[in-house]
Amino acid sequence: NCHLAISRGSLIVLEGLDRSGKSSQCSRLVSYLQEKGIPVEACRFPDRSTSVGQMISTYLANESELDDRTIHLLFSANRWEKRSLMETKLKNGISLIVDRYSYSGVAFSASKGLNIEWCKAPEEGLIAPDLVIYLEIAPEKAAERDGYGCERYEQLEFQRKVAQNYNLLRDSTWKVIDGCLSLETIESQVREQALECVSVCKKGKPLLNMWL
Ligand code: FDM
Ligand code: MG
Repeated sequence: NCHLAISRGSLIVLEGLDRSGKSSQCSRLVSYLQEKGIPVEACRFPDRSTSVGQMISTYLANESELDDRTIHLLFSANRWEKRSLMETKLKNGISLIVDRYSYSGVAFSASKGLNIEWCKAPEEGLIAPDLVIYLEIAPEKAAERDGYGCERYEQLEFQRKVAQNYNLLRDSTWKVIDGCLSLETIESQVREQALECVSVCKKGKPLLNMWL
């Protein structure tokens, strides 16, 4: 019989402190892959377009108060509500470039003193990324960048704790890039990692679930 298997897309996540440059690198990477003819879409968490996302956005703007565990679970729910759509896209050959994912979920909430294993538990069963690009920047450097300090978590002391918690989460899917390099240098390193990842997934690397 004539069975044409579509090779799956890659789940590529960018992580880092606030103002580490993730969002710019995500959009540059998406354009680059598009130019190369690779089917790709951008997404980000929190996804503020859903009703859960709006609750999160209001909280981040300091316009509402929520218990630490409650907001943690909302961030997680915001990924769960996208899970099946993400799986469908990946299985249809579309790569996803994601600005923040479960690592943000755990690193930020654990910085408030919540137990790290408790924080990881609701992420279990989400799709595991094929590649996590971590843009490493000293919290002090990030704090000097434009636009810092607008939202709830953009405070130096807090970001120092987040950086420590990110360190505890590093695993074999992580590639760490120095976030203080020029935009262009970072961009080319991101491209190289992403292309490698896309080709490995195309060759049939299985899609797995969190937590790895
Ligand atoms: N954040 C983001 C969390 O605390 N948990 C999460 O699960 C996610 C995805 O939300 F300070 C925090 C990280 C950041 C804030 O994110 C808003 P963006 O990327 O700046 O919109
Ligand atoms: Mg931010």
